[in-house]
Amino acid sequence: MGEIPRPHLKELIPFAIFNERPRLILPDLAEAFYDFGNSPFPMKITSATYVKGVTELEDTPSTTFPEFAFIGRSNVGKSSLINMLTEKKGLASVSQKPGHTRLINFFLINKKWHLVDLPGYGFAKASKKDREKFQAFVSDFILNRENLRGVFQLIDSRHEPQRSDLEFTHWLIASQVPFILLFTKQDKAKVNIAKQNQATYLEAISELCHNLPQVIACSSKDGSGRKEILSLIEE
Ligand SMILES: Nc1nc2c(ncn2[C@@H]2O[C@H](COP(=O)(O)OP(=O)(O)OP(=O)(O)O)[C@@H](O)[C@H]2O)c(=O)[nH]1
Ligand SMILES: [Mg+2]
Repeated sequence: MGEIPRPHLKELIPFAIFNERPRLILPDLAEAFYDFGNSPFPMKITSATYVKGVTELEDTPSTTFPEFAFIGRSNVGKSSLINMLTEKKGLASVSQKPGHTRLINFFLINKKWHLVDLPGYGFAKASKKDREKFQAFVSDFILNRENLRGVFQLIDSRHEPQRSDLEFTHWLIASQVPFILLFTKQDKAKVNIAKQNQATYLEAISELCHNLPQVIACSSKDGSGRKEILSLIEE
């Protein structure tokens, strides 16, 4: 897929741009997500610590730990999910006010890999300048960060496909970034509606790629999806 340019996040709106692109084959996740060894999984998390929060790429940790990034619309439940995965309630701060997390936060897991909490996209209240800064940062990070193995995009299972979510997935596909979709807040959603929303979402994506991305339904309240997510990040 080397001949297909990896577009900058900012260049990808509106949808028409995607529709003119060829349907792509998504990268093989098993190859993309890092294999740490042969121990049985799902991974057991024995330690999880906050490393730092940064706003500039040059401040990101210079370590070579493999990294997995979590991203989604503001309020989708990123911080809650990080706490759920690590079984540490106060590790990532859970916000009442949408758009709370404005830093790229790095967490060190098992002293072996970084979990990266990217700022929420689509926050309505952010200024244009803030949004552009966020897009440039996230774009640079996802496209150029050598340590990055894959991206988990979080989508609220209670809602019909939202434009900002779809645009971001489209961008991941067009950029050939390995990613998984996590449909969050399953405990809050009606089962049928969550299923329908997920199906509609995948239908919308199928115009762009030959194979569909892997999907995991999860809830930070009841811990569902935890095993599946940690199985992807093998240890
Ligand atoms: N019922 C339920 N509520 C959840 C779940 N995940 C998150 N929430 C709630 O949703 C709100 C937002 O959660 P956060 O984890 O702060 O979301 P975030 O994506 O980190 O938000 P920003 O940092 O602002 O972008 C909080 O009130 C959480 O308690 C879930 O799985 N189930
Ligand atoms: Mg957060």
